[in-house]
Amino acid sequence: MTIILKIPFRGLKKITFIMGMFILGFSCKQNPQPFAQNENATKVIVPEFNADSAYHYTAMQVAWGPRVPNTVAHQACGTYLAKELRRFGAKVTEQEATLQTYDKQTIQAKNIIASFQPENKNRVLLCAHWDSRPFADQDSDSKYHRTPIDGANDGAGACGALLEIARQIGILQPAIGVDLILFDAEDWGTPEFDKQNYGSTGWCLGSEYWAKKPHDPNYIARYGILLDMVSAPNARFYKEYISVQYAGNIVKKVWETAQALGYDAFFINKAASGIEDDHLSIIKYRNIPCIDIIQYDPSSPNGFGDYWHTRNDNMDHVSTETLKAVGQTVLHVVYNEK
Ligand code: AHN
Ligand code: ZN
Repeated sequence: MTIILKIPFRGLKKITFIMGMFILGFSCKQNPQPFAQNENATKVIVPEFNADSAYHYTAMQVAWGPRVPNTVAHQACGTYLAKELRRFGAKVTEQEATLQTYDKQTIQAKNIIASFQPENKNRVLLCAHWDSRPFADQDSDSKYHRTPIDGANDGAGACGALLEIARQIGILQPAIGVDLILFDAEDWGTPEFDKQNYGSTGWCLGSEYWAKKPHDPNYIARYGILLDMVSAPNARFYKEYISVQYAGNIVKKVWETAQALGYDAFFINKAASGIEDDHLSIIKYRNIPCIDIIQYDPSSPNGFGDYWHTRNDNMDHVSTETLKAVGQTVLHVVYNEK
């Protein structure tokens, strides 16, 4: 280009420019440049994630009351979620499981699996937990410690985002098949007030069950993305340790996508410690690399923010901005798969 600028005649400038384009074009053909790939990538149509819609699906779940296994609200909400996913055109499997809590109580749980393009061999897995915690054991007032929580952020928000993603997939299919799994019984981990050692923590029972006994015995996906607590105002997502260890390339892809879309205020380029969450069994028993997009607040003592496992995890603190940042990022990643 500097050569072109030095030539005083307009006509010659034009010819040199055209020749330059020809040489550039020619060299592109022989050896594809990142430029050409980027141009292709921008041609993929990615739907607009509607955060109001995700908010609505979040509110609908919370309206049933706490979705604690063995309760009427849990049963009703499970029926609602499966029905919505069928309405969006997914093939839905309701995987029933009888599980044992940390203290050996028996619970009836249900993993809800929604598959789009079930015949497609190229798949990605998106997941979240749909149950809510039976204990507000982080509440400042101990009289609430045995009260079940609304779980607006811890549970409903992530499922709300996945329902909106499912609705979008129902309208316009991406190139790959997508499975959404709403895991049950994630949040029945040993409460903080119970100091007994039970030998197991009791978290993530539904995902462990599915990972050991998937709905399709040959189930495989390129990778998984777990959403957990993705709707709090001003949420920050750090690179969780287990995700980085077992699915570092997916973490990179998701965080770069978020930053390219302008969501760098949410997706922070920093590492955070590992969290026992639903992605762990997927990695361990299914050998599918899986990341966890999970809120992390380095300034809060428990790491998960003020509302976590308290009576305040309710609809007053659900943010459409946060839902949008996460939902749009995930849609971009999914629709750019070939
Ligand atoms: C632990 O606290 C060990 N895991 C948190 C998993 C979790 C609970 N996610 C939401 N609620
Ligand atoms: Zn929880």
